[in-house]
Amino acid sequence: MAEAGAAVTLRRDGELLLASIAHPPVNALSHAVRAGLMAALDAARADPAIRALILSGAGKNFSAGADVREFGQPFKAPELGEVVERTEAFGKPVIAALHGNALGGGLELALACHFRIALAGTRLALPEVRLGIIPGAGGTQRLPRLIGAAAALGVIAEARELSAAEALKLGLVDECVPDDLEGAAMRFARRLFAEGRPIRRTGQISPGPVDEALFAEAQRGVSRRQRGFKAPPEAIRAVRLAHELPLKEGLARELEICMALLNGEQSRAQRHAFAAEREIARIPGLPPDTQLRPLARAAVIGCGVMGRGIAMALAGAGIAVSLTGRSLAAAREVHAAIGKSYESAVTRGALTAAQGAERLGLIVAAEEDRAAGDADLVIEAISEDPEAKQALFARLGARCRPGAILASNTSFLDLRALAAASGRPADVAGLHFFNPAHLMRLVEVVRTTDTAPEVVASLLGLARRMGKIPVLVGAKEGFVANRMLARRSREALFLIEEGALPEEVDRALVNFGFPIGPFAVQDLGGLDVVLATRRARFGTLTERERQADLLEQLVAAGRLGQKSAAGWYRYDAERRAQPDPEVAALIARHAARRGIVRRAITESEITERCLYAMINEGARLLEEGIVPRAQEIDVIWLHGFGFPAYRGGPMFHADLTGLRQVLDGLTKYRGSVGDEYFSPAPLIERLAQAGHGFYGP
Ligand code: 3H9
Repeated sequence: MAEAGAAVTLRRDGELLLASIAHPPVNALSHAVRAGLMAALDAARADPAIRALILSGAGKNFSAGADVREFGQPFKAPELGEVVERTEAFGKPVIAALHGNALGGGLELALACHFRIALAGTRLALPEVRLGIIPGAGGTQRLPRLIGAAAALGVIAEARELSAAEALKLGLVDECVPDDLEGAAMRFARRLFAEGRPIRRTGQISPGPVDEALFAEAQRGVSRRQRGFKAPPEAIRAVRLAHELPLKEGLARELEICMALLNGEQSRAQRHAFAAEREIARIPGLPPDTQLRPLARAAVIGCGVMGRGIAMALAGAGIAVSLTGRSLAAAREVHAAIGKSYESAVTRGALTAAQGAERLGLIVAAEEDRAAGDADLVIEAISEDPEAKQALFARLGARCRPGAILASNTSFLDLRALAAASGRPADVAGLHFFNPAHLMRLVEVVRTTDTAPEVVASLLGLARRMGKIPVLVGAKEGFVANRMLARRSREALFLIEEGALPEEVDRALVNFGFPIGPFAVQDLGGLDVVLATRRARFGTLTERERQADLLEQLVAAGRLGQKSAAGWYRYDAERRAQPDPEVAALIARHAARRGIVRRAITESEITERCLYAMINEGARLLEEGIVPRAQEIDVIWLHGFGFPAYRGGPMFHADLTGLRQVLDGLTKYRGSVGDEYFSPAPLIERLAQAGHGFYGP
């Protein structure tokens, strides 16, 4: 039958017209799709023999929503709102047949259909707040009418995703079927005719009065969980309008709010983050069809906190893991602890009992020699001792079968030395996980100049199988994450020597949008652990950094952080942090001894010094080719250290600030802190001169 434009195909089955969105990769509602949907409505109206229209999606999804690539330019008519309005007003029943993802504008279109059927496994969501906007095609007005404000607020303001089963329970879908979606939709339509059921328009449902307590609770929820983000409170405001205004006015206000947010900096930053995550999957020089090595069996050497988390991450992806420790008994103990951790995940409802048992069954405690001999992939996660690691890589090089990948979880040691020790450098790469490894999504995949392309491709694929976001980086001291973090930590330390207090530095960075400040985070991890890292890197520190030995002093005083109820802060029985006058006194004595005259330091100086030091290092990483693009750096900071998504990552934030201003700041602090800390990276100088940013003019 006739095509309604290439992006929406039409087929007729008796008195039914079936329109299918066919716009790969995700059926985004681009201009061609919107025009195609209008043509489908025209076709259904023009033919008196057609009694109902069924809307579905071809491929893996119903629709991922509005085409984000069209954002930032004027929308070409017909706009999505127009398509949605016309669908709801249509005189013949329109039935949405949903599968895969029905997201954003895709779900809004479905909400305007008169009935909805979903295949089991469909994911329904309005994730607009993740892009810094609110739904703009009726989602905030129709969803509360259909399922009530209580459920709608979670979906709209917190991007809570619904399964098909949940959607059925809430009345968002009328039927959920295990298979044969199209057949079910056609039978549904014919039942409508037989029963003479009238069209049900979501927009005509009365939304009921505002429940003040519910809205107040929703507001508290977003200010706690999404602090600093502008879209979630606006989403709540829009849902409230559904209860206060007639549909038409509510829709107009919703669109107004959506557009204002879309043109704001937060949405630009969040859309940048979305695009950057996808962009970094395209690796220059690594063809997508690079041969992969089989990765069915892994060995994790070292069963400390990291080794344990890595084993759990692998098991979660269905990979068999041999876990080794200093002794078989130690590995067995950790295996038992992993069992306990799965048990508690089952109790919390995070895993089913079967999933917990399956994962635990995939992990076995083993001896190194045996584990390494069997493995397709070995991940080393022993303590950061260069000699021990080199000796291990020499053993692995000799013991592992040809083609096995040898990976190190080192966070800053020289990977090239490990590669050389193995005698098979093409097989060696880094897999730098973040703690806790089974939960944190970021993984730095580190390659040396010798790492084979298929090793890189296999590890990127493996990380994705584990649900992680892998970022490929080059092998040089601290890679990206820790090298930049070290610059921020250095400035934090200098700032407290010069006059700030730990709580002031933490407050400045939390106000900027980080979930936690650098000193509180050290207390959480344990100051003895942080000190061990400092000692391991002592040789790379400057003289001033070496003399800034506050960590040594705290640890010597038994202040190990939260675990000893005292670190940079002191902690009460509920582990609430309190600024500690003893720490302030210790810092003052230290500064006096070092001849530093303490002064009042403003919040903006704290924020600038911490951020500019990072951005400057990021520019150097680009110059050195450790990463090919600024996107890699932004993704690492967004997912590794809680950089606020609404600022898009440090490099995007630098562009928003303006590189000229960043350069001026660097120059100013170079004068006050010193050349070796704040000499501007030549890349920043060049870009600022040209009036460009890291992301272009
Ligand atoms: C909205 O609807 C606003 C309205 O309320 C009102 C407007 C007025 N547009 O993630 P993947 C691309 S806002 C354009 O790797 P997966 C993506 O860039 C929208 N392109 O696959 C990638 O392209 P490439 C609300 C899109 O299987 C390719 O598709 N909706 C869009 O892991 C594959 O993507 C959302 O926020 C889009 N909307 O995951 C949903 N979505 O290969 C955002 C994806 O060239 N999307 N692409 O880099 C997603 O959550 C995931 O992409 C999805 C698929 C779950 C759909």
